[in-house]
Amino acid sequence: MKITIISPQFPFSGRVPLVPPILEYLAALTLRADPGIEVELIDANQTPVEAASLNTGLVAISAMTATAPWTYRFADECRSLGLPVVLGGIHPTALPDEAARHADAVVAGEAESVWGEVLADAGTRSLRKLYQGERLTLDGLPMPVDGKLQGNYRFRAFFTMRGCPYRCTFCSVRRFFGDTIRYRPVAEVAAEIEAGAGKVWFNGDDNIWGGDAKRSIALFEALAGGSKKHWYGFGDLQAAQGREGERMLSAARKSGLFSVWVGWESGSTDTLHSFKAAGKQGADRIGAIKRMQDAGIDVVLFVVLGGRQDSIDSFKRTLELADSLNVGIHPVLLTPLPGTELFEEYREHLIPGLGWEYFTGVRSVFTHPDPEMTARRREEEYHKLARELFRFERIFKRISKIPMSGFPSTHFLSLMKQLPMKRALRKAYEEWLAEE
Ligand code: B12
Ligand code: SF4
Repeated sequence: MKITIISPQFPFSGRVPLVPPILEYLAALTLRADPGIEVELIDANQTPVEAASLNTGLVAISAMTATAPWTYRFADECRSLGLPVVLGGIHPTALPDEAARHADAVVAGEAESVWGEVLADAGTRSLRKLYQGERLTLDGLPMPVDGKLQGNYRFRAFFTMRGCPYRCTFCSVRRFFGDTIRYRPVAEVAAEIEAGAGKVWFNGDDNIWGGDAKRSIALFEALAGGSKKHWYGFGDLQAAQGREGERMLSAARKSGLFSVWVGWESGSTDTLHSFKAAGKQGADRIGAIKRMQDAGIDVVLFVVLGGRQDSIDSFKRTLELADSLNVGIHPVLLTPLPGTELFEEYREHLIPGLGWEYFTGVRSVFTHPDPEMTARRREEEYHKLARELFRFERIFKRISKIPMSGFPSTHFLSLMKQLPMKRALRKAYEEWLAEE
């Protein structure tokens, strides 16, 4: 049997320089279940793909909410040509009934416990409509299959844990992976990175510090023991304030960490509490940023804007925040994603008729009580802010202020990391303007 695993087209940004992790990982799970299966991998953002040109026995697609419309259209075409389709990932898990209308089978949750069964059923043409994955321990996961994917990429991803104990109302991942952290064995992670091609890595964990500083330090020391690599990822502010904070940051920097994306979420304490996102911030979040910067690590804050409590002022304050803390900022328009607490809270305010392709974080998808904050005005303020934040002058000025403890890799790689983001936001802006 042959299987074609596809990463769908993004509604904005287009090509990104990161190898889509699910492709090489699902390929590895497939070959572990049945080494005789032929695997084809396609990133639809890099390689144009048409259903009619596929010559395969099974099409597997991974979808997040923003990519669901493309996925459903493509799946419908495949099925009309007689190709069976299996859908999985965060969106089909949140809305399995919706996904099942476009698929022969839906895998809800994690794939490991059910993927072998799905492949066997596909081989005997007896796919069930729904397979519910269990949350297993993360020992002995297969290494992603390298070398099968064509494309122009700069970064690869690695993962060391699943699950998150925090409860941010806008987040999809906690419900998906659970609220207890499951860790991969440190030696397996280190061996995987050592074996994989590529010098710059993205850590896709929800929190690179995990919930256990001692384990993080052991991981960072293991990474530092390998050949020299550079990496970046998402981390909370709480960990840097802990007793082991400084030791952990220093070990992280020595292991090649050059930049951390932090969920700052909001400058307003009320908004932070309404998102239930205060716990991960700790008592001194500015102090935590300073500690990371002093360790030679560049800090980029995710700031969520345009919520029903926010005002126009919050856009302006975000620019001031970037300048005063010398941090990069990735602004996001608050987006209630299906399967989250926020979705339930905002359901009655959603603007009718908008497809999932609007749920990207660069569109307004709900109404606002303040007449000044129309959907269009929020998007306009968003783009104004994003363009200002990603002006070359501002990027260079910020990079020039990164402490010398990070020189030269943090300076150079942080710049490299921001360029695709700048390109993506410009594309989103141009598409938005063209819609007027
Ligand atoms: C890597 C990543 C990206 C990469 C995507 C690279 C790519 N081409 O795939 C990049 C950086 C481009 C990206 C972008 C975005 N992302 Co993103 N991203 C992630 C991240 C960190 C890891 C996902 C991953 O690859 N995991 C590793 C793989 C191996 O595991 P997995 O995907 O979890 O798959 C497991 C199961 O889900 C299942 N599975 C998954 N797919 C399939 C398919 C089949 C057929 C089967 C059987 C099983 C299966 O099996 C796997 C093993 O158990 C997640 C956070 C997270 N913790 O999941 C967010 C996440 C997926 N992203 C998210 C979002 C919102 C976005 C953006 C919209 C953000 C933004 N505003 O910029 C953009 C959208 C893209 C665009 N430009 O339009 C949300 C999605 C929520 C949702 N409901 O859709 C997540 C969950 C983050 C969050 N905190 O909410 N992202
Ligand atoms: S800390 Fe991150 S992963 Fe955890 S619930 Fe909040 S946003 Fe989600």
